[in-house]
Amino acid sequence: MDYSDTTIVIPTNDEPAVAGIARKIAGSLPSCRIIVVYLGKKPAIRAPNVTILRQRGRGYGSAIRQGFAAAKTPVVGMLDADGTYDPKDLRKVVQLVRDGADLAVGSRLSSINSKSMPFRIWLGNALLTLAYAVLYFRNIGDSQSGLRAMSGRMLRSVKFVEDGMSLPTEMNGKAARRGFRIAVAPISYYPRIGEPRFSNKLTYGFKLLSKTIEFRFSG
Ligand SMILES: Nc1nc2c(ncn2[C@@H]2O[C@H](COP(=O)(O)OP(=O)(O)OP(=O)(O)O)[C@@H](O)[C@H]2O)c(=O)[nH]1
Ligand SMILES: [Mg+2]
Repeated sequence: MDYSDTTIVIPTNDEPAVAGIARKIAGSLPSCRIIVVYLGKKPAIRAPNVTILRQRGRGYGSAIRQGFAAAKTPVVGMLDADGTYDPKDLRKVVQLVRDGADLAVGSRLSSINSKSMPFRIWLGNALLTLAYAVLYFRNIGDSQSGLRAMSGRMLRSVKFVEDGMSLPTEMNGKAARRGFRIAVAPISYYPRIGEPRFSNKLTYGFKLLSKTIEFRFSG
């Protein structure tokens, strides 16, 4: 299968696994384009069709938005650089967009594996996804998943502004409110490679819940 219709954006804040992940993406999605947006030290990556951009702003959301702005293909995907996602799973969400979805989300929540996602984090993610379902009457599978694909049509017509970890929440909200098609595919989730960067996930959970509510009524 040829993936020249697809660009994958990878945000990385000095992740040791990023080069290996870019190579695996190139192997799993032949002919796709890859855009790496980095903070910290410039990563050395040897893979075909890779563009490496130094991040201009700060934060996960700002890195992904910078990558989106540079992507010109009809399908645009995203994946973290810490080894928690399987690059092969990108094929599932890309296929959903090719089949007509505007936002395809890889869901990590259908199985529970305490090694990759402790139960309290699973529960927090499940509750945020439930809150989304109640507020938007839509199933998004796993509202905080970092493995997703979008149609270029949606990306070019919606303005995203979030700089931090709330960008996926903004995507979920704006996609639903503007009537775009949302689809979900089950995916795997693995323990992260490299040290975690931030730990206060409870505070973050409440912030993400308030953003889920905010985007339901504004933006
Ligand atoms: N360029 C860039 N990348 C970032 C930034 N913040 C996070 N990232 C990357 O975004 C991806 C997701 O960040 P993580 O730190 O793994 O966030 P998380 O998955 O919620 O946290 P963990 O459970 O600790 O893995 C990783 O590839 C990070 O390196 C940032 O400010 N700039
Ligand atoms: Mg991570």
